[in-house]
Amino acid sequence: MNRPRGNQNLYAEVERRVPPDLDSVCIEALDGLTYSWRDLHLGSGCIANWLLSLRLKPGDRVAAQVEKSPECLMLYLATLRAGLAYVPLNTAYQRGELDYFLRDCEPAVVVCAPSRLAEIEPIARAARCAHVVTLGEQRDGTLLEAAATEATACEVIHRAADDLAAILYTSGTTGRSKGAMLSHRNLTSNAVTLDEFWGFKAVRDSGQRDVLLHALPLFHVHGLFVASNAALVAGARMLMLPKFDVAKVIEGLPRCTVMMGVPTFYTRLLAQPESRFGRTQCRSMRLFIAGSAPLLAETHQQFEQRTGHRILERYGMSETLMLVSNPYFEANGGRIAGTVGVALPEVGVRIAGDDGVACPAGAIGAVQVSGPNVFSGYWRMPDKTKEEFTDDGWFKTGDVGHFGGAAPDSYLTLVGRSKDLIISGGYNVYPKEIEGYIDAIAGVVESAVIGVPHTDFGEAVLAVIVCKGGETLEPANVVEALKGQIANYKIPKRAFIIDDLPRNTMGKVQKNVLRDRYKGTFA
Ligand code: MCA
Repeated sequence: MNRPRGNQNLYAEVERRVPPDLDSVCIEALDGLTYSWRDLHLGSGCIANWLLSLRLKPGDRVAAQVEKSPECLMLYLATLRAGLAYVPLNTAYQRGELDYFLRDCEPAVVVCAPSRLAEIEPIARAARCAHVVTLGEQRDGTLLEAAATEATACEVIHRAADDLAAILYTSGTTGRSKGAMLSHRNLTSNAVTLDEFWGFKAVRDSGQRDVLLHALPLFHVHGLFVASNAALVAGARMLMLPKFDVAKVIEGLPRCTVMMGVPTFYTRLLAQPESRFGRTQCRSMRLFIAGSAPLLAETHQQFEQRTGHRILERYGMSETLMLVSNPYFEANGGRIAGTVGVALPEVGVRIAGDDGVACPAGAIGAVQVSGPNVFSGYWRMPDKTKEEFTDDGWFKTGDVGHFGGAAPDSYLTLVGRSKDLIISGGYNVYPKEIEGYIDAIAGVVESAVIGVPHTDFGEAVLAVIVCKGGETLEPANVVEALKGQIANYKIPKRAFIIDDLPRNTMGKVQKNVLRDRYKGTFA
C-alpha cells in the first residue's frame, strides 16, 4: 500500500506506516472488541466510497457531532481519504452553538448521534446541508448502513500539503467561535514530529509497538489530532475508552505504554489511594503526557513520587497543534515541572515585546510561533486572520511567557494569557460568549464571567450578574436559561447577583477584582 510521495494526504502517510501485519490490533474497544489495521482500512474505505458517491467537491466539509467510537475515527479517516475537510463538534454543544457552526462552515454532510437527529436535522437543513446521517456508539446509524453497500477498496484522493484537512472551531474573545483551518501539512508534520520526539519511533526501532491509553474526546486537537494521529502514524495500538473514567483508566494502564491527558486526569488519579493507583498499575508505562491546561508543579511532583514517572508537559493550540514540549529523551534535556519545554523541531517560537521585537531569554512577552504546524487562518475570516499574524508571518498565540529564568534558556514558561480565557477541565471557555447569552436573559443589565480556582477542573466558570432594579432574578434561573443553548461545561458553576460591577477609571470592568473576591468559591 505504498503510495507515491506526491500525495500529501495525511491518510497516505498513515498507510505508508501501517504495521506489516495488517491483522494486528489497531484499536481495542472497552467491551473487548478489537479492530485490526485491516478493519480500519476497509471500514474507512467503505465510508470514503459513500462520501465519494455524493459527488462532493474536494474540501467540502463533513461535520460530525458523534460520541467517541472506533467508527467515529473511521469517519474522520474516511473524510481525509475522500479529500474532504473534517469538522469535529463537541458532543456537549447545544442548538445555539450548532446553529452557528453549521451556518458558518456550510457542511455538505452532517453526521450526528441517532438520539439527536430530530433536533439537529432542521438546524442542518437551515444551513443548506444536503446530507444528514447518523452514527451511534454501537456500530449503528444510517451512515454505516449506507456505507455497508459500498466497496472497501478506495483510492486516497490526492491532496497537496496545504490543502484543507479539517476545521476546528475555537472560541475567541470577541465571543463568536472561529474555524481554524488545518491543512494536511499541519496534521502530518506534527504527527511525524511527535512520533520521533515522544519516543514512538524509538520503540518501533526496537521491534516493539506502543499501546496508547486513549481516554480523551475525539472532537478536539488533543484527542484527535495529537493522540489519535500520533498513534496512527506510530502504528501503535489504541485502548479506546469512551471517556475518562478513573476506574477504567486504572484497569487499562497495566496493558498500556503511553497515556495523554489533561491535568484533571492526573489529579483524579492521584486522588485515588496508592493501593489503587501507584507504581504497580504503571509498571508497563513509559510515558505520561499532559496538556490543554496548565499542570501544577505540585501535581507533577506528587505524580512522580507516587508512580516514579515524570509527566511530560507540552503546549499546543487549535491553531498550531503542538508547538512546544518537554523532551522525552534525557539527551534532549530534562522534563522541568512548571515549564512547557522547548520548541519542537522545525517550529519557531519567540517572545515578542509590546514593540513586536523579539525579547531575550528571561524577558516576559507575547508568545509567537511559526512553522509547518501553524494553521492557514480562520474560515471565511480574512480580517480576523490578518490580525492574528505579525507582518513577518508569525502567529500570535495570545499567551504570555518567557524563555529561561530558573530553567535553561531554551525552555518556555507560560505566565498568563493576554486573552480573557478560562480553561476548565481542558476545555477553553471564553467569557464574552457566555456573557452574551447571560445579558440576553430578561431582567439582566450586564454580567461578568470569570474563571476561579477549582480543585477538579483547575478553573471553573463563575458569573457575576447585575439585574434591573426591582427584578428578582435568581442564580438558578440564569443557569436554567442557559441550559440547552450552550454546552453544560460552559455554564457557570455558580452565579452571583450583585448591584454593581467594579470598574476602573476608564469604566472597564475589573475582572481581577472579581477573581480575587470569588477565588475561594470552590475551595
Ligand atoms: C464535564 N463537565 C465539566 C467539564 N467536563 N464542567 C466544566 N469543565 C469541564 N471540562 C461537567 C458536565 O457538563 C457535567 O455537568 C458534569 O461535569 C459531569 O459530566 P462528565 O462528562 O461526567 O464530566 P467528567 O467525566 O467529569 O469530565 C471531566 C473531564 C472532561 C474528563 C476532565 O472534561 C474531559 O475529558 N476533558 C478533556 C477536554 C479536552 O479534550 N481538551 C483538549 C482540547 P452537567 O451534569 O451539568 O451536564 S484541545 C486543547 O486544549 C489544545 C489544542 C491542546 O493543547 O490540547
